[in-house]
Amino acid sequence: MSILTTPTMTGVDGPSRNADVNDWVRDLARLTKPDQIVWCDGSTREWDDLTKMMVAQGTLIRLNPEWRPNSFLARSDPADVARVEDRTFICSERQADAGPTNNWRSPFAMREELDTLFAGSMRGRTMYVVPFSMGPLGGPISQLGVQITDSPYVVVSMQLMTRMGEAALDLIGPETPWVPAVHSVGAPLVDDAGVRHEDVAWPHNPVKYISHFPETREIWSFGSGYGGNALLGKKCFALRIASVMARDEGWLAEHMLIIKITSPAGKVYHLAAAFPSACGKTNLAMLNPSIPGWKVETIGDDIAWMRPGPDGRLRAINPERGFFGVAPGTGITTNPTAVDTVWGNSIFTNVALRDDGDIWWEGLTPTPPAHLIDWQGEDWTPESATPAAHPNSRFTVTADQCPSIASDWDSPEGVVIDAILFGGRRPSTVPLVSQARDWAHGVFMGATMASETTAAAEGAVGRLRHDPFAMLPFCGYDITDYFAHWLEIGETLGADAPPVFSVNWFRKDADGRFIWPGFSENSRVLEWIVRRLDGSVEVVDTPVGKLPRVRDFNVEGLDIGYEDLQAILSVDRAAWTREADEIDAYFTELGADRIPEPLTRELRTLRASMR
Ligand code: OXD
Ligand code: MN
Repeated sequence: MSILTTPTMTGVDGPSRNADVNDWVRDLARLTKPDQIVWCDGSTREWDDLTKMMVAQGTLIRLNPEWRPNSFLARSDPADVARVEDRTFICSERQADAGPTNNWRSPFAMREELDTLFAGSMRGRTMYVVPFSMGPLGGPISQLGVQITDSPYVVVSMQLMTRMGEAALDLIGPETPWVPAVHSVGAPLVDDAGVRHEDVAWPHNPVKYISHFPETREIWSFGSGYGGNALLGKKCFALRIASVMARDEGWLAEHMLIIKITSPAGKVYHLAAAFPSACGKTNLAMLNPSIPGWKVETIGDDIAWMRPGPDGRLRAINPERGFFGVAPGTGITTNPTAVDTVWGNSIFTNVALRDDGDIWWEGLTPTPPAHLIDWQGEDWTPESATPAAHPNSRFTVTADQCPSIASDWDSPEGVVIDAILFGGRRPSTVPLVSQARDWAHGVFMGATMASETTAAAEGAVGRLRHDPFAMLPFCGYDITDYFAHWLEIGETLGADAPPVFSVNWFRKDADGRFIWPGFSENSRVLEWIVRRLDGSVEVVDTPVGKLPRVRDFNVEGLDIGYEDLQAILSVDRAAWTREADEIDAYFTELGADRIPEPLTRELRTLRASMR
């Protein structure tokens, strides 16, 4: 049962064994002035009560239970549809500690501003207290947090995305560290004059702040109810705050999926892989191999926490409990496993509604239904000029519903990582796969990850958006210190450091067509990586890494010409000369004197070998 306390309770009145938690809740209630406080227990009953309440209020639409049992559609305000990177702040005491890639505000100035914004921000609403664990409850790599929110949509989403409720609260003992995370949609129902207003389906505030205080490990989020802005366990805690904890404590908090691969011989491997947002991470996490005898199972689709284990090897957990996946492009041909995962017990946000009470989005099926209600609640037909689902529409569902979930996905000790992959979206230059010479070269591969944003003019590369380690919007401190931290972890791991690979599914030919088919055929790249781990294939040593010999690459049954394969498995010297210039310019932008020496050495070696 949820526990109800009043906004005027004293610290000892709260249900937490940790007096700081009770005091913090009481102080926030005094500041935000909710009508009541509900301590969430994470039960099915709570889910049921809140979803029923939101259906009655118009925040959720219950989907036809024949097609999609216990599932709901939410439509957000069109002005609150995605993470707001320009409103995301790292409030470290020294600006230099936020580094060149983060928005910085002084913690004192930010606290003042937030104090004003949060004052009375929950008037007329319920304040929910959401205790949660990132990672399996009580696990040695897991961390605890408490989120306060005035959004019931956030509460039910946190039920799906984290281990939330009574069990997490019980784990927070008097001395247990926990991360405070404060969230308000910033839309009080009672104004300063005491007049009560009608609620809207998706309350939010045009003023938005997603603020992180790395020194005190706190999160304060105001004004948005959407995704990573509001489900504070995900990007805010598991990446931005956790990356700072990881730096201080000698581990890694990464924007990486984790998969388990079983070879035809029955040998098991675990891989962690970083890709920038919108590069098909969920598809790789749920890959259905095209090559016979191979099995890929899912451990996580977005975040990995990795620590050197007692045996000296790197161990990883997925700190999340569920998937918050991008819906468009997830379809019965591209990712049937994800489609099966959301069979029920799911929340869909900003997708289209079918006339039969089920959902649809672009790419779910090859042919769109003849009529839909689009994500803004308007009639839609295939002739409509706008998409039926918002491009950033999402499904939220627990990982244990995924048919490809691995049996060890929630192992508290984590799984041993056998290889790390870095992938960008590069129509040119970067080969389909290559292995780093050593850890420092692997860190260089991570630090120089990028996506090409515009189509290449004849012979020229497109504009690059650098996204080091896919952490650009998620690193809670100076990214150049983060590079140094990766190098230090390599020293700790020594000979046990997993090999590092660069992958790129996105090479295009001169006509702009993708050369590599991608999706389930990416299993051929995984096969080559596994054969490298076993030492059963030779490589071609090149200045950009160890490349496959074309004859070793398994293309049986694949319609790809030798020349095309050769092109994506070789070094284009002219392109790599330009790449070295690009990297040089990027390192200068980050602060040439801040880049750790092993990485500038890698760049010098690359340049010298292209002469
Ligand atoms: C995500 C992202 O939503 O990376 O996972 O943007
Ligand atoms: Mn992500």
